[in-house]
Parts: sequence; C-alpha cells; structure tokens
Amino acid sequence: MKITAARVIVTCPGRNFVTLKIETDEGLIGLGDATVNGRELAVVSYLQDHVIPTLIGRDAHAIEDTWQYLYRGAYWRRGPITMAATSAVDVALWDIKAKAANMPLYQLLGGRCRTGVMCYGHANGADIAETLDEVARFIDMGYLAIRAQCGVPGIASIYGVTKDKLFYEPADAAIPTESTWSTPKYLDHVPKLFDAIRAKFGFEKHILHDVHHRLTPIEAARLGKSLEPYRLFWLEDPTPAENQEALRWIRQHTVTPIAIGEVFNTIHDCRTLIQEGLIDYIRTAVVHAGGITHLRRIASLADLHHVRTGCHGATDMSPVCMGAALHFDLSVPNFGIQEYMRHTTQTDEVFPHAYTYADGYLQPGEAPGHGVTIDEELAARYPYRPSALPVNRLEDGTLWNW
Ligand code: CS2
Ligand code: MG
Repeated sequence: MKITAARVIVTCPGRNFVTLKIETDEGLIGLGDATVNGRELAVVSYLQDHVIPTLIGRDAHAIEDTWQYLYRGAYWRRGPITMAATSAVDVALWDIKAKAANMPLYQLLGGRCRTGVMCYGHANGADIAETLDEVARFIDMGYLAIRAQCGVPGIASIYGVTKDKLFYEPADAAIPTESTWSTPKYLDHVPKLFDAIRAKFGFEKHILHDVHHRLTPIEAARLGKSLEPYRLFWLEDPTPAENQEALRWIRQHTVTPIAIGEVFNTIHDCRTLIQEGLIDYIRTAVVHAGGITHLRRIASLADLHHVRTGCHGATDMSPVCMGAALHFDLSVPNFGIQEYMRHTTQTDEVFPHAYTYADGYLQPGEAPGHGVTIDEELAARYPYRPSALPVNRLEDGTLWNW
C-alpha cells in the first residue's frame, strides 16, 4: 500500500488544532494529531515543507521505518515541533494499518489489558469552597479520580482555574498574557485545599494536583511532605524537569507520588527519571512524544522500573490524540491513568469519534483504526486564530515558569 497524498488541516473550533491526513492507493486514509499549543504553525510548516514531500510513494505499512526515517533521518533530532510532526505521521499510519486489518487499533497493539481506561477530570475553583463544589460535581459525573486546582489568596490568576469548568484553554491571546506568581502564598494555601477535600469527601476518590513546574526542588519536597496526610494519587510537574537529577531531592524527602512528562518529546527526556525511579507516572503523550511507536518504547522502559503511564490529555490535544491514546491505554501493561479534559461541543462536531465516557472510565470503541474522523467541511468554517500560552512572573517581576 503506497502513500499517495498527505495534507495538513488547521481548524479552530474554539481553539487551534492541527491534523495530518494521509491518503493511500488502496483508498484508506489515516489521521494524526500534530497540535502543539501556541506553536501550531511551526508544526504545519515542518510537516508541509520537510515531511510530506518525503512521504509520497512510501509504503504506508512501514511504520517503524518511517519513524526511523523521520527521527534519525532528520539529523536535527528531538524537540516539540519535530516530534509532534513525527507523531502525527506515526499515528496516521497506525490508523491506516488497523483499518487495513479491519480492527480497532488496540487489537493491533496486543489486545485489551483491562476492562476500561480510568480517567481523571479537572475540578477547579476560585477558592476552596468553589473547588469543593466542583469536586462534588465530578463525583456526581462518576469520576473515580479528580484533579483539584484552586485560586490562592493574593494571586490574581493561577494555572488551572478557569471560568469554563469542563474545558480549559490557557492560550488566551495572540501575545502572551502575563500572570503573577507567589510561591510562599501557594505553599501556604494548597495543603488547606486538600485538607478540606479529604475532610468532606474522605479517601475513596483518587485526588491529583498539578504544580505546573513552579517550585524549586526543595520547595517541591516541602509541598510533597505537607500533602502526605492527604494521600494524593500524584503531584504533577512539581519542578521543571530538564534537570532530571533534581528530582532526587524531592524523592529523598517525600512519598507523595510524582508525575512528570507532558512537555517531554522523547525517551531521552525521561530516561534518568525512570531508571532511577524518581517518578511514579510518566505523562508523555501520543501527540508530543513520537506517536504510538515511541510512546510504547517509553512505556516499556517505565515498566522495568515500576513507573506507570499517565498520558497528558488536555483540551489542547485533539480528539485524534485522545482516540489514539485510549487504544494505547487499553493495551499497555503498566497503565496508570488517562487525563480527560473534555473538548467543546464544536470540537466534538469537527472530530466525530468512537470513544465514550461512562462511570469514570473511557472506552476507545470498536471502530477500525483509532476511531476518530474529521468533518473537513465543518473544520473549514473555523479558521486559525493566533494564540499563545501565558507567561508568568514573580511578584518582583522575575520571569518564572508558567
Ligand atoms: C496541564 C495542561 O493538563 C495538564 O496537566 O499541564 O493544561 C497544560 O497547561 C496545557 O496542555 C498547555 O497547553
Ligand atoms: Mg500538567
């Protein structure tokens, strides 16, 4: 089966998505997500100018060779733009192969390892009271695992707290908006949130929290220790992890489980974290970490070191990514949990999909391939809108991690 054409579809049903569509001489098509929030057009160019011309005429079944061609053959390896483009090609080819085999993708990946994919929703509020109400709402929706984020007195706006309570779009302007951060105020407040959650709801539900890269390692160690009584499922991105060895400081001080990896794009970004057991969950995503092919490699390394998967699944990753992720989640032995930040109705209409949610679990569905399609006519009605993620500054103006 030969690749005969490939093109990029950019659409903005409430937020920008970049989708790669690959066509073959047997009439089968495959879709891959190539969305990098705030950097969408860079991936569009990389695909159109440097990848698609090399795909035409290639064997659509040669997934691994194509992956190696796009990774080793690129010379300039790794990085979010290169790897998102590689991911999109990889997922589109897995979609095609599963359709050619007339089976849902998870069957091609080794079959079902579990009854369903446990997911977590995002409860957030301007203060503790509103966050408790949102946690209650997600419990009512059947979630077994809930991430809780809340406003902090003295901080005007904070990551993860939004007016829309089901979806979250942080890329809110063409030029980055600026927010102000205070670690002392945050560290004093967060334990009160989880004390209130456990006091009200007990310990039956898994509770998660995303620090979003904002602490130094020793501050993160302090937070992890202070949250131990509340038995979090995980504390996410406690400190920027380019310096993987820094996580040793956190591990020495606390048993609160750690999840890192949503900004990683290859196994090399997390090799030390995994091999030294510095994390408990690896967050790498299908769309950003080299597609199904590379994510399986990361998961296999993680499996050797008691690390489980916890794929990133924010609103800014398209339903194509979510669909492919669920087939991966169903079949990977060391699955942990899947993030499930819902998409808007507009987005779901542009990307009809087979996956479903019920009682705290997601199912990828039984459609051949990854089960996600795109309505190109509807997609064309939503033109690209320049959007950038915010930047963050400390109260003295120092540029900090957003
Ligand atoms: C967050 C994301 O979902 C998460 O865990 O870290 O919302 C992240 O901020 C966005 O994906 C950035 O585009
Ligand atoms: Mg996160």
